[in-house]
Amino acid sequence: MLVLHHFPQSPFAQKVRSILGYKRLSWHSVDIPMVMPKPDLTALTGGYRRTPVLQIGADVYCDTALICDVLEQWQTEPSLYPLGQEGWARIVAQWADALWFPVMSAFSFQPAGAAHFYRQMSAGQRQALEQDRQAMRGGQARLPAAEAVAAARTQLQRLAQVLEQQPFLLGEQPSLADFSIYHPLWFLRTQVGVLQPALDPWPAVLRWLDRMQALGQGQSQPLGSEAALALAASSRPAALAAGEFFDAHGLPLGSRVSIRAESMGTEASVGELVSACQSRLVLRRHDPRAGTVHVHFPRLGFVMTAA
Ligand SMILES: N[C@@H](CCC(=O)N[C@@H](CS)C(=O)NCC(=O)O)C(=O)O
Repeated sequence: MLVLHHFPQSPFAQKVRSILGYKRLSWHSVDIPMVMPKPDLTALTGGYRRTPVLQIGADVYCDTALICDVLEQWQTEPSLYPLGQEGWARIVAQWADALWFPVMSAFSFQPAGAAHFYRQMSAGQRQALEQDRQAMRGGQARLPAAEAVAAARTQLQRLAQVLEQQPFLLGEQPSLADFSIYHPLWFLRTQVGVLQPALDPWPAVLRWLDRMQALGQGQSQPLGSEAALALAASSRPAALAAGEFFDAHGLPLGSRVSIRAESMGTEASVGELVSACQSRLVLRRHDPRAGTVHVHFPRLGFVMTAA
């Protein structure tokens, strides 16, 4: 049973929802708060607060880079990593997370977009959201709107150059590259529609967005956060893959460690390090409501220290 903890407006959650659609998967949907505190989510993760989080029983997966790998293992076809292009798919995805998303996010939150996005919210909700995200950015401002507008145009032009030649970014089939670049544009189209005409100069991009949207979001049914906690408490973490232990920190398995994102939402999760391969870290922790859970992190973008 796949359980996605997310909220509808989240672009990174849309990356995963679209992959669930592409793979035609059924899943359970837990609505989480957009801002801290998120007590039911952090009971599972131990501190990690970003959106989305994937839960499979008593296993909790943080960060979409890792969630995509887990979904690929769960259902291999259709693949996110077309044969021979796995490296490119991952490299493009990381570019999208680190560089494309911040540009498009600043683009979407230029004054007209922000006014559109916040129009349904009370002044209090808007203030809470802005303060929460500013704290996540460590007090740093977003990229200024003028820079974002210019950067978005340059990047859209480049995407159009690719998409005028082929239906998807790496060729004939969708790959992780498409899902990673799609979600900030999904946000623009669906959450700040007033800015949509900004995409009109690039019809190849618009056609690709339609193709991506047509993949859907799979079959989902709602699940309460209490039920998700009960599911964790009544499940056992899956057996850990035997194999390599990659020690870059001088921290043996069994150490008490703290793992946090490098930036943007750096709340740490603390527990016992039970697996550390080249690309993933897993800690075991106990929670009064969630029971014993394994919390999985990718290494890229995360920092581990002795707790
Ligand atoms: N690298 C992370 C980024 C996730 C991310 O930044 N998500 C945003 C929502 S789209 C977030 O966590 N916002 C704050 C929150 O939801 O608490 C991933 O790939 O999962």
